[in-house]
Amino acid sequence: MSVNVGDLDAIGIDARRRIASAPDEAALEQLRVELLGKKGGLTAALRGLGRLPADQRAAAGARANSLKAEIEGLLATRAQQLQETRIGTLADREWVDVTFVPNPIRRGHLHPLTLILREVKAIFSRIGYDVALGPQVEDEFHNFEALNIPQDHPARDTMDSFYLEDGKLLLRTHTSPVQIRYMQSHTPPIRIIAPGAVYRRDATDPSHGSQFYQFEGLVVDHDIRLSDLKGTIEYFARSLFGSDRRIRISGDHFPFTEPSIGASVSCGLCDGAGCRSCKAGWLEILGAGMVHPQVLRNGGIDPQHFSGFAFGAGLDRLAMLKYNVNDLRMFLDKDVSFLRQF
Ligand code: 2NL
Repeated sequence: MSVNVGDLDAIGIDARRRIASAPDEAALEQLRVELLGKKGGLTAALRGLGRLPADQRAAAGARANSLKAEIEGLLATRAQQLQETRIGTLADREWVDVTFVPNPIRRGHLHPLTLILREVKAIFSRIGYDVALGPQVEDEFHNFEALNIPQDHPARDTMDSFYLEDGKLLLRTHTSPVQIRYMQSHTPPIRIIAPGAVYRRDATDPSHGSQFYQFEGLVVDHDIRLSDLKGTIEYFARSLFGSDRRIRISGDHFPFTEPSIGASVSCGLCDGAGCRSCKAGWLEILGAGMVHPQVLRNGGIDPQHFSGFAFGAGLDRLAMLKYNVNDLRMFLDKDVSFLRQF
């Protein structure tokens, strides 16, 4: 292959144009291999020098070498340019704002009634109570008869309870049937709480929900007395509402306890004197009493040998008192801005 000055001129023109327009460093590197590598036109020209007539060889050799040096220089300069461009745009595209504070992730939390229930369970578990659960669909024996609630008692009116279509089964109106079942399947000593949903029809107030949460407690053993019940209520109320609270016992009536009592805690703001928050100074927290002998018998326990106390409270009511919420429905509505406060 022979080389003439025209070939070298053409190689030079082509190389200058292509180096100047190489878009990035990878394309430039490919171009370098093409221009200066073994298969390139310049290499072929240099190789062909030997076959030129002696009088032309020196001049052509000098031209080819200077073109090679020029191309190497252009490649190096363009490589430098492309690198600077790359680093410059990198700083625009990949910057990090070290002052950026992301929105905090909003964590979920437990419903206030769940918080109260957990606290109640923890309080009673510390003094040895187990948790007992039972069906929400009950028969009349466990929900009523075993609890001394006779056929003609107003609580059995269909206006107050939800009966299933068969007219025999109903949604439990309290968790007492859980405790009846527990007595039937266990022997004393018994110490349980029975928390859960209960259902009542409330014809007088259409905005009122018909599902509530309550818990009841039952203790049966030898020589259980009213003073044991009073001490238990005092321990419970102080654990839930604070150690400075006093408790007050008043008379009440339930068909399943004899005697029956109501328990109140002193208002945390006025300590029983009466204020705008509590009005009368005392807040009723639960109903209770000594288990009626006939109810023990209905649970398969001999009242000659054993005695017991029982109590019951609405979880929503306790939550209202603890969190100072004045409308029970707030806990059952799905108003997130209300629920988020707990
Ligand atoms: C209240 C009052 C009460 C009971 C529930 C009970 C259960 C058995 C035997 C005797 Cl198996 N008593 N439960 C006793 C007194 C009061 O509830 O205001 N509840 C929301």
